[in-house]
Amino acid sequence: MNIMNVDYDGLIPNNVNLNGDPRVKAALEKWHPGYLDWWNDMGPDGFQESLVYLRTAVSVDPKGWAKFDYVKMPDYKWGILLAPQAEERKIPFGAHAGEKAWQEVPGEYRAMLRRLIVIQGDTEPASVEQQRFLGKTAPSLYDMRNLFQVNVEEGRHLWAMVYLLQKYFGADGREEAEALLQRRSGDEDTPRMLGAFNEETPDWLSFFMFTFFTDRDGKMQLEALAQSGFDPLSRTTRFMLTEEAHHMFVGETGVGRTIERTCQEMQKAGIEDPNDIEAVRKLGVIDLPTLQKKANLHYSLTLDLFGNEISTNAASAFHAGIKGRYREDKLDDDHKLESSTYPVTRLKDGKVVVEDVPALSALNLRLRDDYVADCQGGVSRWNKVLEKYNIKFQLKLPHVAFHRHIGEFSSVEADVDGNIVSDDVWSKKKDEYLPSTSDRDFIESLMKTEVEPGKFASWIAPPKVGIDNKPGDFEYVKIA
Ligand code: BYC
Repeated sequence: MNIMNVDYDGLIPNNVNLNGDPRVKAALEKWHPGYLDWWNDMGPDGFQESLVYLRTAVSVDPKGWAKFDYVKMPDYKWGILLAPQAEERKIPFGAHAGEKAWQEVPGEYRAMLRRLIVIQGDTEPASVEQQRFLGKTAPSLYDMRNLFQVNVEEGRHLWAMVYLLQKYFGADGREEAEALLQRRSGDEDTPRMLGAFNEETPDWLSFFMFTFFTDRDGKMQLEALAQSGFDPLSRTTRFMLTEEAHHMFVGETGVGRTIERTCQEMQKAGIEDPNDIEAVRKLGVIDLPTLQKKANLHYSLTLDLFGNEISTNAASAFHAGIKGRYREDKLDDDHKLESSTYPVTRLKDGKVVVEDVPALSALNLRLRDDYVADCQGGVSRWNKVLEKYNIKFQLKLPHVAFHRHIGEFSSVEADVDGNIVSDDVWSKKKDEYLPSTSDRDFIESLMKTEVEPGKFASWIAPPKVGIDNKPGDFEYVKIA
């Protein structure tokens, strides 16, 4: 079978020759009904019978893998898709740098690999659970379709990790695959594994912020795993990255269109002061200070996903050749990091200081720094919209010490500029930095669904172009 083309004949579309691997095929077919039950219980609420204009992969060739068509979500072709195997690929970093990439799990790294795959896998269904009710308040059919596209692809990313567990980890892999369907976002007894994936995504601005900030953590983590010496993990994550790009597009343009609408309405009404929140809200749009608070929230929650700045887990994974740095193959150094250092922003005696530490121990932070730079690019593009309308307001990323629950700053409170503040000051100022109950109520009041083709809710501007170049009034979802 040509690795580029997807075999759609069986129950599980794939480009890994499942037919030639009856044990894994049977294991996945056994897992499939449980997955569908999970999707029906926890996937988009109320839209399972609707026809959605979705994209599916028909080949993993970067030029031609996307095919668009109407499909009911439960009939979406979830499948196992790996990027093509690079010939003679070598392990790019760590103690085994330069050796042939592993096609099987190296025994000594089995537990470490399994843990990383399970954590990655756990985030995928979690996000679908978090976004479950958003279809009902979609600001347009275009946005609704994008939400569902993101959701089915997160479902596919779960399949991607489950394939690795079933194929390479025997009985414990099967158990982990089952457990991925049992945990639930926000559940008291069986929560998802990482903090941000147990938070709510209560409204569409949160959804856009989540796909901008949190899916971008997905991108960074997948990039780091794509460097893995364990070749099947590298190939799986490389293909996932092609889908991830669309999710971040949804986030960046979603927030961008929200800003655009706010600016348009402010200009029309002649409001120059962006801090005149009451006047701006009367226009039925989201004021910029509230937008900034939402960004503060999602950014800080996402920073926690990088783990501790200084981490022996991360050092071991790098040394083992299992998880690399962002674009490891493009970096020009020894790829072993045995003698270099890296500057870490830390808390020392109650003060924020920068300290050089062994680079191997600071890999979580290094990935986070690459993430922050990537976020900054998007924020600058948002600010260009504000400049275009001549509005005197700039969005900015808060300091990394702000509102943290993991790592160096988890034991203190800091303001958005990184000043450490007392608990007392924090509780007085918190609502200036993070969405308050009344901010949330206001945003909720705007979340009225708009399902007429080509129409958009008051608070968001239409996109510049349609999906698959469809016209503005295209019926992206035929609601059943
Ligand atoms: N919440 O040594 P440390 C995505 C735990 S998003 C709870 O710093 P490490 C997506 C940690 O597990 C990308 N616990 O850990 C986006 C450890 O516990 P144990 C998901 C946390 O391993 C949107 C202990 O603290 N993929 O794809 O260096 C939609 C010590 O910490 C947290 C990955 O994350 C937390 N935030 O770093 C859909 C890649 N942070 O084991 C999808 C795989 C840390 O000692 N994961 N802990 O009990 C990893 O690479 C790493 O496990 C982490 C943590 C970066 C998450």
